[in-house]
Amino acid sequence: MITKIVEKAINEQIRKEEHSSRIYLSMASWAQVNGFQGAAEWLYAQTDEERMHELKLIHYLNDRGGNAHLADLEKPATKFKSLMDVFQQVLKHEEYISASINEVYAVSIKQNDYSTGNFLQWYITEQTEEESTVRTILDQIRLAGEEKGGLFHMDKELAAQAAKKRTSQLAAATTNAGI
Ligand code: OFO
Repeated sequence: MITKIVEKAINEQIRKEEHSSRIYLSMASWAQVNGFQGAAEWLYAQTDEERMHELKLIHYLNDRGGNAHLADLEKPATKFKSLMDVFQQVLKHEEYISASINEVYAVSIKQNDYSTGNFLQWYITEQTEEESTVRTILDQIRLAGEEKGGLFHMDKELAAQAAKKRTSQLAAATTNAGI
């Protein structure tokens, strides 16, 4: 059985993961209509990944005898200055999510809920990877910006990364390891 305090913290994280999914969906739509097809594919794939993060939390909470709830979500931004702007916002958001996961972890340990702490280790590792990936993308966009056609190649690189994301999402869904 999970304590009410841990249940509340996980429900709040569920809201944040769902919100992340919507934020990236809005960015994906912007990228698609602004000619960044590869970035759009990357962001659409990220949207699905965030939904998987949300589902994983919902299943965990309900399996432990808690009750997962969905909450109201704010409208995500729809306008961006540039591809750089989009990925700067992605990084800022991921840093916020990392801090939030750490907070849920701290709450669970304070409540002597080591099962939840153990479960959250997956998210802690995932956040480190997500932040690192986005920092690399930002470095590449910076470099691409300095040469002609650079952004075109960067967009192709993002398409390749999106294809890899889709392959691992499919593998996770097939083995049911992701949820
Ligand atoms: Fe769920 O990892 Fe991004 O936000």
